[in-house]
Amino acid sequence: MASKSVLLFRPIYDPESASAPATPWGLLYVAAPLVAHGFDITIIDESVTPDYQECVRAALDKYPVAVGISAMTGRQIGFGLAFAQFVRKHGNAPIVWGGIHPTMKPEQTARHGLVDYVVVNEGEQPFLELVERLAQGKEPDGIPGVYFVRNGAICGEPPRDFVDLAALPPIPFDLLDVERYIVRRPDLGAERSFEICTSRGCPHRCAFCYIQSVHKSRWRSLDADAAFRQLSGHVERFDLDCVVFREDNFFADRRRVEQLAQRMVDERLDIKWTASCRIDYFAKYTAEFVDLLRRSGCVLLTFGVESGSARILDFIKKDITPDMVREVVQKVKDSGIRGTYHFMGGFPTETAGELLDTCQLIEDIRRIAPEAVVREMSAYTAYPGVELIQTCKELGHREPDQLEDWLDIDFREDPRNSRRPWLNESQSRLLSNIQFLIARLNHKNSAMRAWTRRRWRQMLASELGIALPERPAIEFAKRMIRGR
Ligand code: B12
Ligand code: SF4
Repeated sequence: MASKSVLLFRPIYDPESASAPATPWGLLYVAAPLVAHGFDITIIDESVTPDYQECVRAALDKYPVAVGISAMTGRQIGFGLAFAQFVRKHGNAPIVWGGIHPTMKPEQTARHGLVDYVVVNEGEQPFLELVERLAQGKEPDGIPGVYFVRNGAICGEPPRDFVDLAALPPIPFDLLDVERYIVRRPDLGAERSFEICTSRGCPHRCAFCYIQSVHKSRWRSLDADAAFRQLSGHVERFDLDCVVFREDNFFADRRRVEQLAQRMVDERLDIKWTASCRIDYFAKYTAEFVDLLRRSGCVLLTFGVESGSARILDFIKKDITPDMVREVVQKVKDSGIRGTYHFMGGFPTETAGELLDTCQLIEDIRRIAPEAVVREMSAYTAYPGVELIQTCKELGHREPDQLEDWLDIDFREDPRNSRRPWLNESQSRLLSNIQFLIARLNHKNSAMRAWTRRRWRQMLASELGIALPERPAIEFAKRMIRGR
């Protein structure tokens, strides 16, 4: 009888990070229909099992019908390729790649020697169909969302539709050691925090985001009843006191959130929760709605602000203004909910002055709400398939032409490197220095904090950051402070 086993692997995404791994939702969701169809699934998450060789050998001994790998753009691809090489060396199972990167670049991914099939977009239905065909020894042609190379030509067609979240089989948590993903959140006063997804997609159009290519701007969700059932089920099963709604746009339907929050209050769920919200949404919320959020346990909201320049906000189609941000920061502060604000710098066409406008907005936030969190400024990175790529290309960006070269397209790369040709040398240096300072504005060492704040204020007072020290000077100061 043909094997009914399948091995799924999530490559590590940040080997240097000391924080707990994010839950591999993509793999859990693609595993669910397979489990429902009687397949025997092994999930290996490299963040949890870095020395995976033995477990993988054991899984390969079952002659899996397929081995699945999930990948985002960046270094994760490199770890995925190393795993694929190991699989090739120790067996002959077909290797299937899925996730955001293969979705954005299906043909190029399919042409790599360590890739047999690519599943694009939501993997639940296409992966099940592919695995069933492979298990029956049938050809994989004509499955929407599955790509492969035959005689040098790409075969495949785009997926037809999105999955109905309410119709999905239960998430097979037994396949993971869930305890590894339940974390303490001292910042929220929580002992056991875990993630949940109750919606997918987003109706907005931010030009740096994957949403339009992948989700075609369509938002869909569990209704409030189903979301509450899932939420309370997780809370009870995993003994949680905090939940993170890890989704693109939890607040897209305000009415749904209102019903869900009301249920949490009525049924005394008594948990803390946090989610991402949009500035323009919060600007419109009534005091009653915000109070309901707080009473239902909302302790932290994360906002993507991205820039302090009105022109850049317009250019990236964020549909917010710097003044709206200031108002919302005050409103969030008054609500008793904590706010975290995310920023990006180094957008194509952004000037040094506009980057300093972002620093000024960060400073305003720190003044309005000293308890607000601004931890970093991410350098805009040319992830594939987003609208901004066109401008990046016009300004000299060349996308890698083979899978392994995407490793360098990673947000952790220092802006001073050459993968951002739309930034000149002084802009790259400015951005790199700003990142350095922001990350240390609230440093636990008081001398470092004082030094950073002095430099930060000097920079804000200077024109176009001219007074900003060079990185070697910063490194020197750091060593001096350490040496005290
Ligand atoms: C949680 C999350 C993270 C987690 C970990 C994510 C993970 N996958 O392991 C953390 C916090 C670590 C993270 C970090 C970053 N992230 Co992130 N993250 C997300 C987020 C919000 C949710 C991911 C998720 O769980 N989705 C839910 C599941 C169900 O969807 P999914 O993973 O896409 O899986 C489905 C399909 O892709 C497919 N599939 C997935 N894997 C596989 C495997 C196989 C074999 C098959 C067949 C199918 C398949 O089927 C699944 C079910 O339908 C997404 C946005 C989003 N909503 O997806 C961004 C997103 C993935 N992140 C993104 C980015 C840019 C980042 C950062 C660079 C952000 C930053 N500046 O800090 C970093 C670094 C990433 C890196 N390359 O190292 C981008 C990715 C762009 C890209 N081209 O890769 C996204 C799409 C957000 C965006 N707005 O653009 N992220
Ligand atoms: S609001 Fe968030 S998820 Fe929606 S398009 Fe903008 S960045 Fe993407």
